[in-house]
Amino acid sequence: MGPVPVRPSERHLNLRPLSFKCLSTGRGFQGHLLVYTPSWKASWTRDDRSLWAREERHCSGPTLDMPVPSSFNDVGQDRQLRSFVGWVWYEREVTLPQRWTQDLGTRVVLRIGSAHYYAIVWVNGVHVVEHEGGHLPFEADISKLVQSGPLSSCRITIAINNTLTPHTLPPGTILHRTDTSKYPKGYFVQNTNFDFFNYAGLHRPVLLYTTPTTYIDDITVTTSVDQGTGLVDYQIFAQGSEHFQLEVRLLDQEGKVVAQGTGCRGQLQVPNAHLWWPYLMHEHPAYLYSLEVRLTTQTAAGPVSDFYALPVGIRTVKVTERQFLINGKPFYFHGVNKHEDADIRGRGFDWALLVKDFNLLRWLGANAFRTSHYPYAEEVLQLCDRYGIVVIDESPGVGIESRVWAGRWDGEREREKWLSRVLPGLTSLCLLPSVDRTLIAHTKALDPSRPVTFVTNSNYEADLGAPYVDVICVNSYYSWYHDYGHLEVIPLQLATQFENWYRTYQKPIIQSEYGAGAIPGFHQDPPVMFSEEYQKALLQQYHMVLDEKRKNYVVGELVWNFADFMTDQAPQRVMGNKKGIFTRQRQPKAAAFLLRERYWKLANDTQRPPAARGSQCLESGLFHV
Ligand code: GCB
Repeated sequence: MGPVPVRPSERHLNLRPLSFKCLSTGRGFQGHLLVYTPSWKASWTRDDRSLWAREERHCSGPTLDMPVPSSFNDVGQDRQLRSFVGWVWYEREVTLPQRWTQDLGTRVVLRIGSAHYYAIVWVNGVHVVEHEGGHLPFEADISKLVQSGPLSSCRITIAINNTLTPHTLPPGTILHRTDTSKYPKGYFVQNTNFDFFNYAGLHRPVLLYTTPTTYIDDITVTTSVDQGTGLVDYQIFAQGSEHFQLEVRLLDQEGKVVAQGTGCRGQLQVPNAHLWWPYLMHEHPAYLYSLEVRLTTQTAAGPVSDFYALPVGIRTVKVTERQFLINGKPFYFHGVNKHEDADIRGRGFDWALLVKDFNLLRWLGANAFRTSHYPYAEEVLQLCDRYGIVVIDESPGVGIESRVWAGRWDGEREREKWLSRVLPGLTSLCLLPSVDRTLIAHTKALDPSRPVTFVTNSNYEADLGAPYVDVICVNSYYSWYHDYGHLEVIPLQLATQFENWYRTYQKPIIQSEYGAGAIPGFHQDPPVMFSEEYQKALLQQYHMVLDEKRKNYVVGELVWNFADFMTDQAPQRVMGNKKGIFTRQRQPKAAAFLLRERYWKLANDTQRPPAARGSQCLESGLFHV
C-alpha cells in the first residue's frame, strides 16, 4: 500500500453502506450491473486499518448502517459523526454471478463515483486502488481477485479520510489546540477557506460492471459546423489488445444512421445537421445524436464485442469582444450558482432531488448554471445536455492560496499531477500568477473548443488571471458585505465595476455571483437585511444595471444561490448560507418569483426563436411568462 498523505487525524469510524446503488454504466451489451444485497457486520472505532481490511472485524465496536450514495455527516444522531475528521470505513459483501468469476474473458470493474476526500480500497482484503480528490470517479480492475479462487463473493472495503490540508483541493488546515487549560489533550479542528460544509462519504454511486478483456476505454468527441454540415471528430481509446476492429455509427433521434466510420480516429459528416441549442433558443432544443461504438475482437470462442453509446450534441461555442455565441448566435446567461447539497443526504447524489432541481430551473426560466465550487456528478452534466442547459463547470480549486500552490508548481511531474486533479473544470482559481497562465493553456490544449474562465472578485486592478481567460466572471456583494442596508449605492458601484473591467480587458463579462441572505418567512418593509423583501430589493437594484450593460458587453447573470445550503457554524451564518432563492427544501422565497418573471422576460426578449414570437405560451411550455 502506498503512503497515505493525509494524516492529521488518526480517529476512525467504521460504517457500512446500506445499499451500494448501481445506477447506470452507460454501457451496452457487455455491460452488467450488480445491485448488492445488504449484509452487515459490526465494527466501530477500530484503528488498525490493515487488520480490518484483512477480515478481522470481530473485536470492533458498534457500526452504523450507511446509505450510499450519501454523506455520512447528517444521517445519524451522533454529534461526533456530524463533524468527524479522520478515517471512516465502509464495507460491503456481494455475491457475483458465476460468469463473472469463471469466464476469464470477462473483465470485472469496481467503479466509485466519488469518495471525499482520500480513499483506499480493498477487495477481499487485497489493496486495489487509492484515490485523492472528492469530486471525480475512479475505478479498479478486480478481475484477477474475483477470478482466482472458488469464492463467488467479494468483500469491498473503502476507507475514506476527509481531512483537508494546504495541499488538497479544496485546501484546508488542521488547527491543533494545545492550550490544555481550554482544550483536552490532542484537540484539533478542521479549518477551511470556503463557504460550504465539508461533507464527506461515498457521495456518488458505487457499482460493479463488466467488459470483455479487450474494451473501449475512452471516447473523445469534438464538434463543429461547416455551412450546415455537422462535423463530428472522434477518437477512441481501446485497451487490452492491439487486434480489434472498430465500427462507429451516428444515429439521429429517430434511430436512423446518418453517418458511419471505422478505426480509432475519424470525422463523421452530417449534412443539414440538427444543432444542439439551449432550451430557450430554439423550438427543438437539446438535440442529441447517439454515437455508437462497437469494438470486436476475434477469440478462439468466436467474435467478442464491446459496445458503447454516447449522446452527442453538435454545437459550436465562440467568444468575441462583446458576445458569447452558441452556434453563431448571441447567448445571454440567465441562471444560478448551485451546490450539491440537501437535507440529510448532504452532498450525496439523489435522482429525485436532481430532477426536482431541473424542474425548478425550467420553472425559473434559467438557461445556465455554474457548478460552484467543484465538478458535479456526471449524471448532472448528462441531464444538462438533455434539457438544453448551459454549464460553467468548475474545478475544486476554491480557496487555493498562491504561496502554497506556487511552491508546488515547480517541476513537470508536479505540474501534471496538479493539473490532472484540477481539471476538468476551471474556475475559482485566484491570484496564482504563473499557475493561471499555464493552467489555462493546458485546459485549452485538452479541449480547444470550449472557452475558459475563472471567477474573480470586483478588484480589477489586483487581478492576475483575467488576461488569460476568454470571459471575465466577476462576483460582487454590494450592500451585503459592505454598505449594509444601503441599497441605493448599488447602481453606481455596479456600473463602475463593469466599466472598469471592460475598459481594462475588452472581454465579455458575466456577473457570476451577487445576492443577499434571506431567512424564509422573515418580512420587513421597508426592507432590512435578512428579510425576503431585502433580498428581492437588492436583486432589483442589480437588474437595473444589468439591463443597461447587457446591451453592450455583459453576457450573463448568475444569482448566488439557487438554494440555501449548509456551511460551517459561524456567527454570520444562520444554519447555513441563506442566499438561496429557494430554501434548502426547494421552496420558493419571494426572490424566486422575481427572478422567474425576469428570466422568462429575458428569454422572450433575447433568445426566443423568431417562429415562436407572438405566442404567449407554446404547447411545449417552453415560452411563457
Ligand atoms: C462568494 C463565494 C461563495 C460564498 C458567497 C457568500 O464569493 O464564492 O462560496 O458562499 O460568496 O455568500 O459569501
